[in-house]
Amino acid sequence: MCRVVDLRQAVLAKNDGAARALRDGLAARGTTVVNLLSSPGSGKTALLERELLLARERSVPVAALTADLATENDARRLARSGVPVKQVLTDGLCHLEAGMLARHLDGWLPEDTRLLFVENVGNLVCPASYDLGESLRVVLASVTEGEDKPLKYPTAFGLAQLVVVTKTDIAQAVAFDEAAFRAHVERVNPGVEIVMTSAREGQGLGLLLDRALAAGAGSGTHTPVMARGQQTPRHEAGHAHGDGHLHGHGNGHLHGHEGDPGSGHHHHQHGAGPAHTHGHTHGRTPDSDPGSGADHEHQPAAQTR
Ligand SMILES: Nc1nc2c(ncn2[C@@H]2O[C@H](COP(=O)(O)OP(=O)(O)OP(=O)(O)O)[C@@H](O)[C@H]2O)c(=O)[nH]1
Ligand SMILES: [Mg+2]
Repeated sequence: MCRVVDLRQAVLAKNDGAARALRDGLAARGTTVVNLLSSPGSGKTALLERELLLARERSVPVAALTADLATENDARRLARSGVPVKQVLTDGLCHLEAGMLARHLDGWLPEDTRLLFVENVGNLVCPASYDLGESLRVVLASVTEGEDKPLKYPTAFGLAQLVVVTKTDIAQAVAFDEAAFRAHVERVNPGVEIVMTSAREGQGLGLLLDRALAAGAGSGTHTPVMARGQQTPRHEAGHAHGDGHLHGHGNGHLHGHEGDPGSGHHHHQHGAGPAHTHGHTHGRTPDSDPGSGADHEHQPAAQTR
């Protein structure tokens, strides 16, 4: 088991190194990465479609890369906005990794890109552990998913710097309890901003773009209390062990298991209330080297920049 934990830790440490290099390299040329995570169908592409159009209207140079196991549907939808869009097919891998992203950006990402939106593979488990060199990590949750999801997926929600609720136009029909959702987010990620949006009706439109620009300017980005699995805990109460375990001390307990049968990952995490994390990560061999993955570019109908 220890060997397996070590291996997973090594993969994540390698990813963190690649993510740091990517973040530094992109920052040097003025590009900010926004990493969008959610379960399948939460509305990542729908919201992005609107935000990309808005960016184009405001003459903000943006680009989008979207990752899926199969189909180029999302890239086709996003390309309608007229901004540069690329589809990455992950060939069975349930998340993007930093090195993989760097390879896909190489030679494609326009030099003057100010914001790069990355739509991660739709799931709340494995993408949560992989830093993509982003300056803003966004987790989306639609009103139809249930208010308890922040508690069930504490890593995804705990590490987000912005929480976006989607499909508010149908909130009433599904009796979405906003107060309960907010309380659950607050438990795993105290202080993180939660915004309400509807890609269909336009509520909250522009917020994602504004927060992304602010993150690029280095202002107002929330720092989650929870530490990323293999990184030095951000919170002073936590301390990291070489065995891949994170421990912290505080009040209240929360236990969660996250597994993704498709990925070969088993992620076991114990987290605690706001002031505190106590996390263990166990895993089988991570599905790392993702290979190159297929790579498709979608040229906008009209080049805007
Ligand atoms: N009512 C309503 N439906 C929405 C909204 N946004 C998205 N949808 C619908 O939700 C479904 C999924 O939306 P997508 O944008 O494809 O979701 P996604 O998160 O990109 O999905 P994956 O890429 O497969 O993970 C589609 O049928 C959308 O039309 C919204 O604001 N309101
Ligand atoms: Mg999508």
